[in-house]
Amino acid sequence: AAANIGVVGLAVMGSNLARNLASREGNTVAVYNRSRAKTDELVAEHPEAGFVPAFSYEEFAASLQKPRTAIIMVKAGGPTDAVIDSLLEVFEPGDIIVDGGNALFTDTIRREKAVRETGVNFVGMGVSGGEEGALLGPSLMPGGSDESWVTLGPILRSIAAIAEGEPCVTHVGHDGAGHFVKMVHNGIEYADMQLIAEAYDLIRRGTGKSPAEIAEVFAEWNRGELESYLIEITAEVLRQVDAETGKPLVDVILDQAGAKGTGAWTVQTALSLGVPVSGIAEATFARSLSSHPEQREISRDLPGPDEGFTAEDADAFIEQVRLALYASKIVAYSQGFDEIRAGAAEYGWNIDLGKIASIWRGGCIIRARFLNRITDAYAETPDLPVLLTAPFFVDVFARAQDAWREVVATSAKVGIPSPAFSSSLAYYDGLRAERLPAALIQGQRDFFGAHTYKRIDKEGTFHTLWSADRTEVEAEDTH
Ligand code: NBP
Repeated sequence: AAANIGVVGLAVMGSNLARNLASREGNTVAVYNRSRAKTDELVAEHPEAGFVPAFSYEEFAASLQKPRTAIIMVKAGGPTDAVIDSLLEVFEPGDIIVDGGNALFTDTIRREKAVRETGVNFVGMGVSGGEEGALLGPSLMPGGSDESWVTLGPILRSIAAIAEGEPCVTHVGHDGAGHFVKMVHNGIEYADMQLIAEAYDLIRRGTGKSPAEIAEVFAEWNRGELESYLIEITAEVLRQVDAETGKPLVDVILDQAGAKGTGAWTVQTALSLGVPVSGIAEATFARSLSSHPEQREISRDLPGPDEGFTAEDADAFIEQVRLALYASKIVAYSQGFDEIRAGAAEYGWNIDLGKIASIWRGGCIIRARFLNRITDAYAETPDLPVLLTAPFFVDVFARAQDAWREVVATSAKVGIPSPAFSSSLAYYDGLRAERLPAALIQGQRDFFGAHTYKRIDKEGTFHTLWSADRTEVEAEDTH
């Protein structure tokens, strides 16, 4: 057996990850793909990698040193199960199967349990950074057992992105923890992208600047506190001119956003955990709204404000939008970390939240300068109940909130949709509120369903006899 690690699935992600592995000192990489052509092509195109090609699962297993370690990079869902089943036929107790696909974390929990019973170790690992990340250094979020981490840790550290000298990988937690964190990462990515899109839309419609001019605005923002990969590529996309029409590319791209489902998973999971990830939800729904042309077509003539919108002072407006974007972005990340905290509590994972922020600083799509501030916040207060209350963020809100409110108010007044800006602000004000109208909701629930309520002034659970004499009685707690 010549190889110390193997990759199954040699499409874009798998082939790049295999090349990344092969480029590191000491690694010999076995490669296998269901259809032979991809394997042949990879091996032929990259002789320097010294791949050990296999054309059956038996050959693949035979080419790996024990304990065998294999990373699966195939389509999530059924294909992943099929590959695991095949590997289990040729692997032995102590071997390690890593699933680097975008699996739903509950599938990972199920698979880990089933595979563990055979004595083989199973690690669900989130991989972020797209094909370039896979090749040059991704952000890696492995779950699985402590025992697997002992073997995998050094290999993963050697291929991960490096941020400020640290590899962007950590053992996130057991079984599905890695895929859970990757899921939330993608949810935050949805929110971040939507916020940037709203900022662009407001600036374009409020100042009349061209996409190329707005590209310069984003490039400028990328030199400051908003510095991030998504802001950087936004400038690139806005600058791009369509070769066919000579128009800005963004003006010829159909305005219907696609989605592969990880945003929806993040929101569905948050709903069942009772975590308000409203920014991520709005971002996901905004993509859905965009993708219903028939609904948009029939709605085009709905009444709206009479007048168009031109900001009086373009530069001042752009600065307000920048601050609104920053504040809303902090909300989105805070909500995402809240979901990770709740998931960890629900599934019994010991997740170091500050460490998660630090492994997202390199390789992944949401890499950003301000992730350091999240790491700092959790270093100072590991059990911080709401991330956005950390002193650094409070300072940002102190300087951004007026602008944030202005931008949200303006967008409502002039009829430019800003669902993520608006819902983030509503969440922020909801957290701040001394009293919420939830008291009225409890009253309504008690009225129609005898759901009972608690009082602010004494212990116990109460019910008002709404359909009798409306006196209050003590009641069983039924929530
Ligand atoms: P795809 O998601 O397009 O999957 C194609 C691969 O799956 C091919 O190697 C294909 O083999 C293999 N496969 C299928 Br389909 N069914 C199979 C089966 N029943 N048995 C064995 N192999 C099977 O590839 P990708 O875009 O490289 O992504 C790989 C994984 O990485 C996915 O889970 C994806 O969600 C995840 N991911 C992707 C990105 C990204 O930016 N693209 C980022 C992070 C994670 P074949 O060649 O024989 O058809």
